[in-house]
Amino acid sequence: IKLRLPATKDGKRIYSISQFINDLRLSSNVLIITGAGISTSLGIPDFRSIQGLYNQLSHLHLNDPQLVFDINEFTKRPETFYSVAHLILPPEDKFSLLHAFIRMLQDKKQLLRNYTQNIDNLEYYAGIDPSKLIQCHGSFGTASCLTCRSRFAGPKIFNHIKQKQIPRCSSCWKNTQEAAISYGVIKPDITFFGEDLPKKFYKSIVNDSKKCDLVLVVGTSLKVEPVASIIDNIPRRIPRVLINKDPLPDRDFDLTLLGYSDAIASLICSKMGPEWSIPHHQFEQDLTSD
Ligand code: CNA
Repeated sequence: IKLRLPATKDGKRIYSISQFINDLRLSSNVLIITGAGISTSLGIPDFRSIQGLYNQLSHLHLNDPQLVFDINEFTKRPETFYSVAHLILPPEDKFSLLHAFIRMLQDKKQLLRNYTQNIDNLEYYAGIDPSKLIQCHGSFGTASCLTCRSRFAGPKIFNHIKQKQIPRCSSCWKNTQEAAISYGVIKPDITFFGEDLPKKFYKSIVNDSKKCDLVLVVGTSLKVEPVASIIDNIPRRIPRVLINKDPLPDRDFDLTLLGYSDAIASLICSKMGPEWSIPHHQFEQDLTSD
């Protein structure tokens, strides 16, 4: 873990880890923005790291790896997505130490909201209350038929995903052998490029941006809008802390804790004191492998 302090130019505040720990103790409205990096310790690759999904797609010969998650591509060729979706299929009933840390904030009534870009729905297994959670890009937790919009529990299509098959809605599909390729195709309720974010995101973010008293950004490259711009709309006096494996040099944080999110969550909890210890049986623990 490397601690990076902000530049010490005139007028620029210096925000130390002990000030952060102090603020965390006093905070009652933590806004935490999370990304794929908080789940890599569970074996789910992120997108943009060297080992990430975008570097495992050369066999698809796509001009842009983001096409895998493009809604136009999906309606024309659902097999593009379903040929690789198994690579990011979430485990069931597991979560990381960082997820447990978010739960701890919730239990201590200090969590304003977790804005997650993750689609793995692991916040559900960590026990994050739906009222405290905005799944900005939807999740694998549910899936819908493109044609009749019937909604299914996400795991209902997990076997198809594991076998790289396209799941289809039985009520639409039976009469439609001749119909358009996407007719009756079931799609996980994750937000593809070209689709709008859930309404809940827009409903919450304006007030939450005003109300939060501490911002944590964890395990994300902050490359996807509009989530990437959340911090730009939060008053600059609110301390903002980045916890990430790689630095984000173009972004302005008061404190950057570089390293694996599980290890840093563990460090933060140890500095907060014994009442912040997270029982090990609660999460998948392997602080050395991610
Ligand atoms: P990204 O662009 O791949 O960035 C991930 C970031 O996490 C990088 O900056 C890494 O340095 C960092 N990182 C990786 N591992 C760790 C770790 N153990 N500890 C700390 N930091 C780490 O992914 P973003 O989330 O920024 O991009 C948003 C996309 C990714 C969303 O639309 C998601 O749907 C999508 N995604 C989600 C999942 C998931 O749900 N688990 C997996 C893969 C991609």
